[in-house]
Amino acid sequence: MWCRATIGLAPRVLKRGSMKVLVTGGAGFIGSHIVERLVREGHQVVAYDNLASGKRENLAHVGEIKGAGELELVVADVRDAPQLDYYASGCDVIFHEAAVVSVPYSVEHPQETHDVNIQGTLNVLHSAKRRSVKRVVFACSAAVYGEDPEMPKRETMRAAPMSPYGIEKITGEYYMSVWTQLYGVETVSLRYFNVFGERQDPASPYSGVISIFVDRVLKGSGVTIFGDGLQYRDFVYVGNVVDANIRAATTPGIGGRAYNVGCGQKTTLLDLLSTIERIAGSKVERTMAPPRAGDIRESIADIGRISDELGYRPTVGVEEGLRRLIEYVKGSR
Ligand code: UD2
Repeated sequence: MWCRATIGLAPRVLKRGSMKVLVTGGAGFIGSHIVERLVREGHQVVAYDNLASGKRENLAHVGEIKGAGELELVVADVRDAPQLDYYASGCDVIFHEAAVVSVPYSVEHPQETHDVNIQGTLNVLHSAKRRSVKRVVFACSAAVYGEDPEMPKRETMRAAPMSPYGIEKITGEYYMSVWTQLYGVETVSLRYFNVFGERQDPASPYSGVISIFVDRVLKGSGVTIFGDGLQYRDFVYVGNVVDANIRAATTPGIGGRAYNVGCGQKTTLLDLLSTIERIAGSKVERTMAPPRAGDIRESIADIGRISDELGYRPTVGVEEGLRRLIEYVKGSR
């Protein structure tokens, strides 16, 4: 896969293990998976993370990978432009994963999420231009689509965000494509649908629903369902998202493009909970609560564009991803 994917980049980054890469949010849930993959492939990686939600433990195992590349963890914030600029120097690619990722948190703290999610993204782009970084891959979100009832979501649809978070992500995406047009920085935005997998932290009420449900089912404590539970999402296992990122970083001729990253499969919250209960072999009590402010009701991706242009396939389906996650959580208790 790696060899196929690298053909588009300039000669000095063609060789396996020769890239210098910055991953913002590199100690976070998705960022740490990208870091792991890059280090396995022998690259020189800087994980740049303020550890607000990321954790050193998320990268602890990476140092033990045999015959791997190098990893440096830098504890710093994307709002710290000079620091970011220093670490962007000499990089071939930046994966920009650092963000405050919660929709309800953005509803409650819009100024803070604006600073991190918009100003932080602008800082990344500014450094990418200044330091001649070849490509920036941006973690965008399905939250940009909002409540338009048309399904599945296609990249050509008009953005209609319903939360500060959605506004921040579409703004970041606009900045990305404009940086390609104006300054020739090759940018690619990936509109993540609902990503789940190992190392997603269930501890906060703002955590992704799968991490919370798996945690509660394995502990035997109850879950809260906001709304009627019939809202659906396109849950996508993190390994597929890493694959999309590598393809986005290395496929030629896609500067300024945006792609959905999902499975193209819809799962209601009630079905999700039943599947987790079935795999885990235990049931939990459910409390129904009103829908959360800013929540979209339905979300499913059309993955035609990313399949056609990047050769992406969600090879790990939702049920297989849930099995892996449940095994992992059981094993780490
Ligand atoms: C997720 C991502 C967000 C964005 C978006 C794209 C996280 C934390 N958020 O937002 O960054 O990319 O997807 O669509 O990954 N729910 C419950 N009970 C709980 C927790 C959640 O019923 O204990 C509901 C929640 O009200 C919502 C659904 O589950 O209807 C999904 O919530 P989420 O926070 O996992 O994800 P979402 O779609 O808000």
